[in-house]
Amino acid sequence: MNFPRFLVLSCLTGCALLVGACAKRSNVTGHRGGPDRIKLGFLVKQPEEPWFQYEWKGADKAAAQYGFEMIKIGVPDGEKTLAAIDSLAANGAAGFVICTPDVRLGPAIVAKARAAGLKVITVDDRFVGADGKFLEEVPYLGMSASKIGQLSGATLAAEMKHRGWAAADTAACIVTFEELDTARERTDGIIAALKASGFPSERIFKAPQKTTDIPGSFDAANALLAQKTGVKRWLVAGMNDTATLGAVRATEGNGFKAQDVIGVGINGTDCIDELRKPAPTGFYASIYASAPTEGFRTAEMLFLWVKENQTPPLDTRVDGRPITRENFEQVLKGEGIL
Ligand code: FCA
Repeated sequence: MNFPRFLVLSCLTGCALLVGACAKRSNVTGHRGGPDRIKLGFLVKQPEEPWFQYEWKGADKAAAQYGFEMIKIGVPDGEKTLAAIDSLAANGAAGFVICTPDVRLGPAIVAKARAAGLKVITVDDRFVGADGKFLEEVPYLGMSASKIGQLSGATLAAEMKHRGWAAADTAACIVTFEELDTARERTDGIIAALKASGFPSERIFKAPQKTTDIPGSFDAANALLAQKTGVKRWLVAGMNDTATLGAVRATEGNGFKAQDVIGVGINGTDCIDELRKPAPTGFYASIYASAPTEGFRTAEMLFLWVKENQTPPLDTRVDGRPITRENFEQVLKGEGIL
């Protein structure tokens, strides 16, 4: 997808330069890829996660619609983030959207962007200052984290009721990553909804993940499962699909059958292969929040800020809705994902 687009752009740039040279160095302004075309960056912490790939897809759509150039860069750590900002500045970009690899880098990112005259919008993970408070002056768009977490918890409770499980045989494994606010708000929401459904709080266990990938959640859940012997059935959830997938794999490794596990993820983008498996697994549902919409809207906001000086709203939230094996094809087709 990126490669042909890159080829087209390179070709257009090459043609523009050739035309310019033939016209005795006449100005190439106005050509696609010419010097006056607005360039914007879109930096994400985990480019390997489908969530972020779909966010980029949405941003590409905004670029095509408004005619700006989108420079997409994966920034897995602080060093790469600061280097990416330098590279954007050197390439004449006017600003960037970022999901930072570490929210505490916020003040350094803002300082570097300001020094280079770049505008910044944050997506998904909100910058935090040295005092632990959000940098509220930086425009942010992200999930309605508590609400989406509550929806995940309510989905677990409803399916448990549907299967007729007794609470005395069941426990909940909630994979947490509490150093990230959006993650903590989601898992707190899951736990609150489980308790509100009447699920006993002493049977809800947190499994803190060290890294936000499948091995990280697998290890966290495995450690919990090893401690909690005597549980017959598990409810499993976390801050995103990856967290739940790792924990579901851990239940399988510990001998639990698919029908004895209810796993609910969040994102709805990273569980497509799982929901497509011919036989159901313990991964029952996800709360879909539109990554393409988040990418499109943040890129659009940044473009309008740069081009027309329209200041973006400081805090925009996106809601979610449950998807299961029954409806995911239909929902994701409607979203342009499938
Ligand atoms: C965080 C998570 C992503 C996604 C996003 C909305 O950045 O790491 O998987 O859930 O929030």
